[in-house]
Order: sequence, then structure tokens, then C-alpha cells
Amino acid sequence: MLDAVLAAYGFPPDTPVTPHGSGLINRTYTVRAGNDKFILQRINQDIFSSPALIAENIEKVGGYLLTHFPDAVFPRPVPALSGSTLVSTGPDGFFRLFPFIKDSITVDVVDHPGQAFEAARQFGAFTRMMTGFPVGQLHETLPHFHDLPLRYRTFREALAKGYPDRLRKAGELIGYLATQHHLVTRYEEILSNPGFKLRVTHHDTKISNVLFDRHDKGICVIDLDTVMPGYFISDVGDMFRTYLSPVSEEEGDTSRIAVRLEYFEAIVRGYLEEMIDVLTPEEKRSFVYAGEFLLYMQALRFITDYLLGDPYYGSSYEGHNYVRALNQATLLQRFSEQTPALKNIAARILATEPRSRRPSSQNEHS
Ligand code: GN1
Ligand code: MG
Repeated sequence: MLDAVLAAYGFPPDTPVTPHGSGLINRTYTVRAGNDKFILQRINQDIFSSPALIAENIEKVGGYLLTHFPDAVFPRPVPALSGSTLVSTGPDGFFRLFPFIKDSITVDVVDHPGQAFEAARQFGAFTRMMTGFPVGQLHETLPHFHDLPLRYRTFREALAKGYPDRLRKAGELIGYLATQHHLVTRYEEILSNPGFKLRVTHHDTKISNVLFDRHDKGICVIDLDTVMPGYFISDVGDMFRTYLSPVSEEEGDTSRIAVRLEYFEAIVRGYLEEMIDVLTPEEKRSFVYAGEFLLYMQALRFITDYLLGDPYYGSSYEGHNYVRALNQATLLQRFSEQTPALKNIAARILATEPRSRRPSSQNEHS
């Protein structure tokens, strides 16, 4: 099936293509053509129903960065022979091609706080550079993606119509998740709070969406499919969700799930390194909520999928999404237990972080 896609980009038929990365939604490949290397990605159209909107968003972001931050590294999609950056050759959906950034590497698991710091700095830099961009011009490629009240309602619906045996098995977990509804209320307050700004946010801040150089320095963020208007808690929260614990969302042994405070500190420091002059005082007080928000939403999404028969995430073994949901709920619980320590860390960083490290920041925002 990839042959026709490669041909559309003008690659010869015997071009080597190998699978790349481990996301749950899109399929990614590495393409080698002589000395050049590319990343080819198939957009999962069951999830992203309008790939053209993604292409337009990437175009707008790329154009803005090129004008205002010409030195920023930004992998621009490579046009096919037709001139379009989206290729569809039939029922397999849409593909895009990106240049492989020379000497860059991706990591699947954060292995020291320095990496977490660098990743947070890159996601912070992305939102900071886009601060002057009229955020309303971006399409919502996945409408209501991080809409916690909606995720909660969908969870309640799954309680009414889910598989009875699964509802029974998940009873205790469902009970715990229901007790955390106050996190939805807090989000609803944010929606009407002028101290929270809609910003250009990435919405998928896992470590493999950052390119690093060989010395663990961040180069740029990648995978802009879910770049949309959003709140900073989405990006910071998903970093907490995916970097704080020594084990991933796939881990079934809950005793191994933990909150590593030094990673929390690294993320907050890295993000503020770029965003200290951009975030409002209200936002700066909400780092801990960011983690609760995202962990709760992910636990709700996994348990909802489990109860409904795994239509969204799929499953490789019986109970897979239950394991993921229990994992995320456990991490939420451990995170909440640490709230006083986490708040202290964030407050200490904010009290010592000098403002305006970046003399040119006023111009950048105009
Ligand atoms: C999906 O495809 P991947 O792994 O980047 C999901 C995220 C979830 C994540 C959980 C479009 O991301 O929101 O947090 O799985 N992306 C979409 O592993 O639903
Ligand atoms: Mg993704």
C-alpha cells in the first residue's frame, strides 16, 4: 500500500521504508532515499476526520514562525509531486512527509530530569513563540479534545450503556473516579476565568514528540496534528502524566507507579524558562491542577473506552484499557497525595525565577 504513496512523492519503487515510533493513533515510517531521510506519517482518519485542517494549521504555524522566528527549527511538510502536502492514494487515508532533521534523535522514555527540562522548554518555547498569533485562526482538528466536562459526561453515559461484566469488574475504579468530579468543576471555573488564556498549545507533549540532539539538548517539537487553541494546563499536564512516573501508562503493577518530584521540578523549571513572562499570575498558580486535570481526563478516557468495548484505543489483551485506566487513576491518586510538596516546589521556583530573561520578548509579542 505504501508503494503508491512513495510514488506520489517521486521516490523510486524500491525505496526502503521502516516503521518508526509507538503512538496509539497514527502510523509513522522512516523513508531512506540515498543520503536523505524522511518521516512518512499516515493520519488515522477514524480519529482525524479532516486531515486538510491539520495541513492548514501546520501551514499557518510554519508561516508565522518563519516570519517572526526565522531561526526556529520547524520541520515543514514536504510537498508531493502534485504540490500538495497531503497525499491520498485510496482507502488507506492521508499521508504526509517530513524531512528528517539531521542528527536528531527521539526518546521513548524520559531517563533523567535534564531531558524533562529540555522537553518542557521546547513545548514552552513553542507556545511562547506563537503568543502573538491570533489563536482563533487555528482549526480545532479534534473538536473538544481536552474538554474535561465532555469527557466526564461521556464517562457517565458509558456507566449507563457499558458492558455489564466490564462495569462490574471496574466497580471500584469507577467509584474512585466519581469522587474526583471536583476536578471538572475547577475546569469549568477556568473556562470563565479571564486569568486563563487560550493559547497555541500542542496537546500531545509526550517525550517522543521532542527532537533532541546527541547531547540531550532539545531541538524542536514535532507532531503538530493536535496543535489547537487550548490552555497551558493541557501541555504541562500531559508532561506530568507521561514523565513523572518511572513506568508508563501500560504498566499493570500499580506498586511501580510513582511521582518523581525531581521530574516535576524539571518540567516546571523548563516550561517557565520560556513562559515566565507569558503566563498570567492565575496560570502560574495552576501547575499542580494541570497534572490533576490531565491525569483525570486520561483515566476517564481509558475507562470509558474499556466500558464501551475499546472502540477508540483498541486493545491487545483482555482488560487492556482497564489496566491503563487503573494505572492513570493510581498516578492521579499518588499525584494528589503529594499536592503540598508539589505546590511548594512550584512556589519556590516562581519565587526565584527571574523575570524577563529574554530582553527581546516585548517585540516578539507585538
Ligand atoms: C493518543 O497517539 P498518541 O499515543 O500520541 C491520544 C492522546 C492520549 C494518548 C494516550 C489523538 O496519543 O490524547 O493521551 O493516546 N491521542 C489522540 O496514550 O486521541
Ligand atoms: Mg500524537
